[in-house]
Amino acid sequence: MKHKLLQHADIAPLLSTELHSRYDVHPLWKEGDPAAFLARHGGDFTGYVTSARFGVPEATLAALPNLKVISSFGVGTETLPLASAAARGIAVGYTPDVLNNCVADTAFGLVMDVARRFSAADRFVRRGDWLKGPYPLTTSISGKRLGILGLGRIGQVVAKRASGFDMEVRYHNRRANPAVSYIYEATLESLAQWADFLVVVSAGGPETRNLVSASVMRALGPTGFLINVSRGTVVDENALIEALEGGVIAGAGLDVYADEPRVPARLLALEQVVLLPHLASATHETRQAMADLVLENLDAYYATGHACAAVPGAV
Ligand code: 8YV
Repeated sequence: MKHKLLQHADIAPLLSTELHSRYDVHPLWKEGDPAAFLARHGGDFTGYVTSARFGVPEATLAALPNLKVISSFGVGTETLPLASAAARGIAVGYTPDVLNNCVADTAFGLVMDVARRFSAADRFVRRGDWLKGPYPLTTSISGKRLGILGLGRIGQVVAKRASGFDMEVRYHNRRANPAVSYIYEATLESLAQWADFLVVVSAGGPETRNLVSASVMRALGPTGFLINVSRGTVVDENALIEALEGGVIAGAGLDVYADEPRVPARLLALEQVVLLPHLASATHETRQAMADLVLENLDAYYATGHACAAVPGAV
């Protein structure tokens, strides 16, 4: 008999076929009244499939008395009910590492785009403005200073990309990482003060909320650029908009926002901002690898009692 799983949302078409062939999967998102469904059938399910975007609401977890494993599509864990799951001995798997390259590539693409203004230049050509005169000069990136907020697995790949452009790299984390040779800046302000490009790759959640504040942007200064590929919550979005509008910083490259998929109109109006629709991990290759790991975590749990890529601290 197949194990019964509840699926939170239509996460990735890549995942669907295999998931359905191996498990008895029920699509919760198709229920008109999910709470009523959970009240009647919550006890039937031992597994839950979700994504970093949707997580598992505490109320849903409470309505699943026999849940044993959560498998999440994504590396972010701030939407997962980790404490409640640990208290109940529920295993939690996620998809770290397989997306490092694509997220770092996106961060680096944004570094290039904000400085060299490729997206804005593309609009310039399409508008026919080239016929009226040359495009204004932009900022070079080779040899510049790149500060990384969150030198974790993805941050280290960003640093590697930067070395190919002869950039100097420094970082700020909660603690210095003795395993790396990059210079550690003890405060985010001092990192921003030093950097030409401040790249945010830290985790989301309450501990990092609004870490990139108005004063960090003042430290980054009028020739500095902010790049964010982690979570919109890490940057004080209103302070960022004010900093951009007032020329406090030179520009920003964003893949993530405070209230996705809604992007504030004031950001849309700014030419010095590159706006991406949270696409950092969204390549065929990486999304396939993430889907595979979601399945591997489930298979490993049902075979051994442990997810193969378990969230640190989870069962
Ligand atoms: C995905 C992400 O967009 O891994 C993450 O935490 O934010 C992205 O890779 C997300 O998992 C899809 O919900």
